[in-house]
Amino acid sequence: MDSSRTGKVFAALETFRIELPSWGFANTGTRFGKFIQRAAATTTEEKFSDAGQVHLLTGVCPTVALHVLWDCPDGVESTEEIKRCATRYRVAPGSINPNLFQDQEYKYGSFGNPDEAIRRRALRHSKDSIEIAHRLNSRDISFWFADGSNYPGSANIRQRKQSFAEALQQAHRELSPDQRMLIEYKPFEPAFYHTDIADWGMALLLSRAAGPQAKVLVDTGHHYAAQNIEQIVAWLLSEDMLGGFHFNDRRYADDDLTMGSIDPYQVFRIFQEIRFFEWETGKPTDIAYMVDQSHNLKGKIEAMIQTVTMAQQLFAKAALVDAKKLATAQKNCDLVAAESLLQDAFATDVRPAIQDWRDSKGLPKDPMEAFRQSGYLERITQERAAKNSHNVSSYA
Ligand code: RM4
Ligand code: MN
Ligand code: MN
Repeated sequence: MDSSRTGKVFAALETFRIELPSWGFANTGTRFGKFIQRAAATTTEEKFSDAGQVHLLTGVCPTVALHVLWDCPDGVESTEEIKRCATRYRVAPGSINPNLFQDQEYKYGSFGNPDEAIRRRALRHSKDSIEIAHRLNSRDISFWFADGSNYPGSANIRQRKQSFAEALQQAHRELSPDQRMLIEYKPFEPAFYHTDIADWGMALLLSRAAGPQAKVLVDTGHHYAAQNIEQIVAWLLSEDMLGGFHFNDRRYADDDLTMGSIDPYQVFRIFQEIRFFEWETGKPTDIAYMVDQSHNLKGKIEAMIQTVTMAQQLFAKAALVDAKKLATAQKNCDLVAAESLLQDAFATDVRPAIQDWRDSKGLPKDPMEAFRQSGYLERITQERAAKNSHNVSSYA
């Protein structure tokens, strides 16, 4: 690779950061069962320790997303303990994810529930989550709702939409000026007939209704097969409504597989749209890149390192697309030239340049190898094996 292209890769990596999910280090499974890993994190402290390890070796994961129910069992009172973990393991709290789907009360929904008392309870939890974010200096409160219904005719779809708009508006009022509310969509699961926020259009309308600090979050696994995700990204960018991503890959549904494991070109095309927008408008984007994955079978930390490495590669490849040439080819309807610009960038082996960048930062050239040599996995396996021998029963 010539020096100008190496320079592009270096510049891209300089700004690229990706947030790790605390729940990605814990035992997870499917509705059919959970295979316990002896090294999986069993406490919030252990999740911070593991996330800290990934950051230590990659240098690009300074924050960890927290799920309130799983990581802040004492609500706002948990924040002191979290701050201690953050200092100790050198990774800061990132987005705060309210949990509005696991308590028994939410059987028929949270903000969409026909029972006003339950809607109020959901709002209280949202306000607590915003307070937790305040105390932890976290900017983003990231909402995902399981709300929906399983049978035609069983829910008042319009009324639920209205309840959502009102509750989100009220939650939005609690935000401080530097905070953001991210609203995630998902077409189905756990609801199998209708989901209250099923797609990006619904998330966009509700974000607009909530207030100016609300933006849409795109979880790459939350689309029907064959949906053109980069077009959604382009539209949200042009509306200034793209707040963040939950990255994961999928083959069938919300599979939460490792990013880029099934379709790396898809993620490349997303990054390419973002970079093209920045080039064309001259405006840097402000997008939270986050991982939302559950590695049920792979070793948690190795899978996370693999994810981060893949994310860097795909971002770096997108940085190699010559935006000016692309704009010209598009204008001239030179289809093959335009498409080739993407294909050639995607086909470029950026790994040596990424290794050189890591070296220039004093980071291990090969974080996976460094992890395997570090002895960390052996140590935590020993420390945690007994705790993991009894079945842990949360989702994450
Ligand atoms: C959902 C969604 C949320 C995540 C939960 C655990 O499918 O992706 O972002 O927090 O799973
Ligand atoms: Mn998600
Ligand atoms: Mn999901």
